[in-house]
Amino acid sequence: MHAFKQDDTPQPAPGRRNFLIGAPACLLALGSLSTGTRAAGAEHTLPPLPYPIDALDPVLSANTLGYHHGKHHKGYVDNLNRLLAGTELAGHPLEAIILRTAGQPAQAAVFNNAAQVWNHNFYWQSLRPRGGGEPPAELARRLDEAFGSVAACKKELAAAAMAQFGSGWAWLVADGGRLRVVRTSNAELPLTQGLRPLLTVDVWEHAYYIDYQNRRADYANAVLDRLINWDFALENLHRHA
Ligand code: MN3
Repeated sequence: MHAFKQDDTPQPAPGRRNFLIGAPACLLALGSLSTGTRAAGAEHTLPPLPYPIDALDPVLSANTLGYHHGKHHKGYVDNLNRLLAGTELAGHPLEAIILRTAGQPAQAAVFNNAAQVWNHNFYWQSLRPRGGGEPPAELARRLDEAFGSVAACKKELAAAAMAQFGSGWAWLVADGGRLRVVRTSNAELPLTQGLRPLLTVDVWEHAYYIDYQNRRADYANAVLDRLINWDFALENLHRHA
């Protein structure tokens, strides 16, 4: 139970994971979760998973989601709130904090934790139970134009997941009107490069080590074949059009 714990997030008490079970049905509405996490009290909050904690099993186990969401993701939220307390960035929306701190070495801790909160909010929505399969026709057409086929897009996403040395993310993005696959290191994200994310695959070891150990390719292919949420990608394409 140690190999995957590589980002040194704080470890809350075990009971804290219980609230994940039985997320309200309203949260199942795809795309209804904001990628900003500012609560009324100005602190950033951990959004519940948009599906029950065991809903991605057996591709991703409840154990993986319990650690990944309840400890890693929560750890970034808690770190961010602690770092922002009493600063002039406190109370600002998440994306604004990310864009204000990107590329500034003195703000690296704030950027890393804010970006990881955003990335994980986006990752959970990029997956869904019984996902994968054929994208909606409009997205399939766009993927055909950009990559030649849906299969070629998935192959490029899997290759990006494998090519990322160490921790990071593989993304489908809109670059202006063109769809592309990009990868980022650690907490980096396409927003800071003017690219609009459509979906992402987390390739930090904590995303897959419990279920796949060192087999990152098996994890990436299983996610792309069986969990990826093409509807969410299309919603994002429309949102940013
Ligand atoms: Mn992660």
